[in-house]
Amino acid sequence: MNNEKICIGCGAKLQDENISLEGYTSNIENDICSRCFRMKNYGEYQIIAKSNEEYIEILKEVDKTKDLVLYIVDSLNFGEDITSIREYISNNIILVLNKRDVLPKSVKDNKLKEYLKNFNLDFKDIIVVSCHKNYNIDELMAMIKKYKSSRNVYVVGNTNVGKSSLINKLIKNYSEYEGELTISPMPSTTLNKISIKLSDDLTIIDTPGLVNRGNIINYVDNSLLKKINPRKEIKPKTYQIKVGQCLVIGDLFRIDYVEGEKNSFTLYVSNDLKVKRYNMNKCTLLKDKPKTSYEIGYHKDLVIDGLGFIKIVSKALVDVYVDINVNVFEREALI
Ligand SMILES: Nc1nc2c(ncn2[C@@H]2O[C@H](COP(=O)(O)OP(=O)(O)OP(=O)(O)O)[C@@H](O)[C@H]2O)c(=O)[nH]1
Ligand SMILES: [Mg+2]
Repeated sequence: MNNEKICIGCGAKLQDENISLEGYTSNIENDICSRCFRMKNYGEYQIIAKSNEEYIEILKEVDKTKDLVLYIVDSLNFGEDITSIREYISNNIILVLNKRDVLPKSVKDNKLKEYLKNFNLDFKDIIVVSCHKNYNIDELMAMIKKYKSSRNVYVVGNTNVGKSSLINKLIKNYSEYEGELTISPMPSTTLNKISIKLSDDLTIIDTPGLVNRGNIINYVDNSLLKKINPRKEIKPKTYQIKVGQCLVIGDLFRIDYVEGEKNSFTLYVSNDLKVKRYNMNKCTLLKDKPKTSYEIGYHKDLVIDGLGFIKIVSKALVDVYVDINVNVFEREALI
């Protein structure tokens, strides 16, 4: 039987006809689909590939509304492309830098905000939050009230940045609503728009994330995902490094120091990932992966999308070995 009821976890239309399609449930009376049930109760993940066309269609609808938008970005993983949201929507935007808890406490919020302002963002405001630590959520709520122009507020951003986690926090802190959105470390957890009425004058709308094909989480198996996604404050690892040495991060990423002065590489990646240093000519690890060379300027970060970043102090020529699809890019040093 098909009906109009949607899964309160992921937004898919509930159906009891095809087990391999989204929204399947054995009992149409249920509030959540089997996929959400298994994610919530057993931590079993089933990836559903979403096309970004659907995401863009949703953004086009958002654009028509002129409602306030919360644009969520992952602290560990952003570059200048955060401005690309403007290609799709002209709404008022609050930029929400989430997962603040994974960056070292010594980095001040103001420094992060100043850094973001260098991108010439055309946003109403910027706020740094952590859903896990319930950090700055009241401040975010105050901002929402200040800038919203209607009842509806949309939450958008790349997949896995914590959109649904943030809405769950808002539900918990400010509403009587009993349901909970499904969250997971996998990409494309939320499958369709979900409206949650927090109060008579505030409805918050979750959306599926844009799948960022350059993110390493698309290319590792489930068991590794938990290791890659840092759950605690990152303890940076600094290596005084010389030409001829290489660093290998968790069998996923390798960086060879090919040319430059004595240098310092500081790694900001999950504490659960092992990092090893080798003589690059004797090390064969990850040599089967494609190699890309980067000429790095002074005081830059090399960002490995989804994994973290390496702060490189002096000019350097490096060779990087990683899965071909993973986006690796340079930016001004964040820290
Ligand atoms: N460390 C940390 N992890 C977070 C935080 N917020 C969310 N996460 C984690 O990020 C992952 C993704 O969270 P979701 O809320 O499912 O992200 P989403 O943006 O809704 O993802 P999609 O629905 O796939 O687009 C989960 O593993 C969360 O536990 C945070 O404040 N700190
Ligand atoms: Mg979600």
